[in-house]
Amino acid sequence: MKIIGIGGCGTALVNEAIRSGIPEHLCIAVDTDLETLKFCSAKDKFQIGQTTTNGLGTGCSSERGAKAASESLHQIESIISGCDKIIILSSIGGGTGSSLLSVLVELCQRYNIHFQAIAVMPFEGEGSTRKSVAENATETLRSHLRQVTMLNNDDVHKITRKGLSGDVFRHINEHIVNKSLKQLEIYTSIME
Ligand SMILES: Nc1nc2c(ncn2[C@@H]2O[C@H](COP(=O)(O)OP(=O)(O)OP(=O)(O)O)[C@@H](O)[C@H]2O)c(=O)[nH]1
Ligand SMILES: [Mg+2]
Repeated sequence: MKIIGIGGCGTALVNEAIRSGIPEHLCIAVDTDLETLKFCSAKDKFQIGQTTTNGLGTGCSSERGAKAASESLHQIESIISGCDKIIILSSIGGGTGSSLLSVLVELCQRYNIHFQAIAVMPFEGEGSTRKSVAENATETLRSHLRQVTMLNNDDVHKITRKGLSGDVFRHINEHIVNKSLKQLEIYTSIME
């Protein structure tokens, strides 16, 4: 099994997963953004879309995210080749994660890889661009809702009731790792 974090949120969730005790050799990070990858403690880290984004992320553009994913399609295929089960962690409020998630879901189906995903929706207050990226991604994922757990930052934040300032994401991510990731069927079937 591999846990693959994609984009900024997915990469942060992988960091939290490792902090919570999940072995780092099980974790992979994939992003267009080099800076984010630098701070990820996953054993294997891959930059995609080098030509499309120049290592800078997509700036919340799903068009650029899709272009980055297609630029690096062979690399993405080789990252998951050989896996029989994967868990994908991502937000769907940015360009990289939302686009790459749908590409990975498609590849998992094509190669018969058993997968589950956690997709995190942005805070309502983050504005209409992120909201519409998230709505489009939700539409794309509609036929895979059995495998994809949809969470949203507002709901998880209400549950944690912690971190009203800078460390909001830390508390939310802790909750997602412990209450969602570690409860997934793929995870429990392998770890317990
Ligand atoms: N729970 C949680 N949500 C996050 C975190 N980081 C970002 N997000 C959410 O995810 C949304 C999209 O951000 P990213 O995941 O960084 O976007 P990305 O996939 O890297 O895409 P681009 O940076 O646009 O190329 C944000 O608007 C936040 O709502 C995190 O660490 N935890
Ligand atoms: Mg990013």
